Amino acid sequence: MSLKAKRISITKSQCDEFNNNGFIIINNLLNSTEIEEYRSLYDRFLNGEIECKEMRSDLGKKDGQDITEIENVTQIMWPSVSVPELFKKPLHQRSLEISRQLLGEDAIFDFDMLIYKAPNGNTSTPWHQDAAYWPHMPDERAVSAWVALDQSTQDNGCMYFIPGSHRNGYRQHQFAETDGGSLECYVSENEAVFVELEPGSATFHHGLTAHHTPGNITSSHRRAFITNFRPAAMVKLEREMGFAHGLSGSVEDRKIRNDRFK
Ligand SMILES: O=C(O)CCC(=O)C(=O)O
Repeated sequence: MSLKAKRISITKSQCDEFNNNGFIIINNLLNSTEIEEYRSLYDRFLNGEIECKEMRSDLGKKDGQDITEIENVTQIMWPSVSVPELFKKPLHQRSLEISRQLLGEDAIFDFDMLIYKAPNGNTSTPWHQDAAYWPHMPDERAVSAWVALDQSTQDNGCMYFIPGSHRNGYRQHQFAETDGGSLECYVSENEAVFVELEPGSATFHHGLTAHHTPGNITSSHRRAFITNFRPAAMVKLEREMGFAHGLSGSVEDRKIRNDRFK
């Protein structure tokens, strides 16, 4: 899958910051009209109007909890498969353009997802490196754009990062206490920084940067739209390994991932 990117420039100091800290903040990636469009699309996914079948799961499902009871943390993989026009729209286009400046011109789109924290859901996303969810790659360059469609705050689940953690390789992960499939790793929380964002703003983090989000304890939505980019050769390699972030058959993806934790 390839995307043609529109020009949006970031500064050298933003690239340096990404290389040093493992994440950067991009304010106003989307304007207010665009935010409204994405919110209404997002809500059509959430209310089932747009079909996403097995791509939807509860990332925060608690042991023994009936899946129909409540969704603690809604994860919808591959919204762009249901709505391919997304590729031509600003969120994907601008995120790709920024990712190319951060990683190099060989970066291409790998996958996208929605992660939603409902009002008062109060379920945190454990500390992890995204790369723990993927097969190990010989080229570890990867970036995720986490775009806030609502104001994101400490109280509703904004992103927390461990600055510089992407420079220390893979951390050991285990399955989190929930059985929703989340992985978690140990971090020193006193090293963490949090990033509150206005709607339409974003963080871009490296695949090895340790991060987490707390639960939503407010009465408002927390809607995040995430796109991921990596070198074209690594996307090709992933697909050759049968790994497509749940697309080519979640069973195979899960098997590759679980084999790493045996
Ligand atoms: O939105 C969240 O709760 C977690 C997001 C996340 O882990 C990611 O984008 O890599």
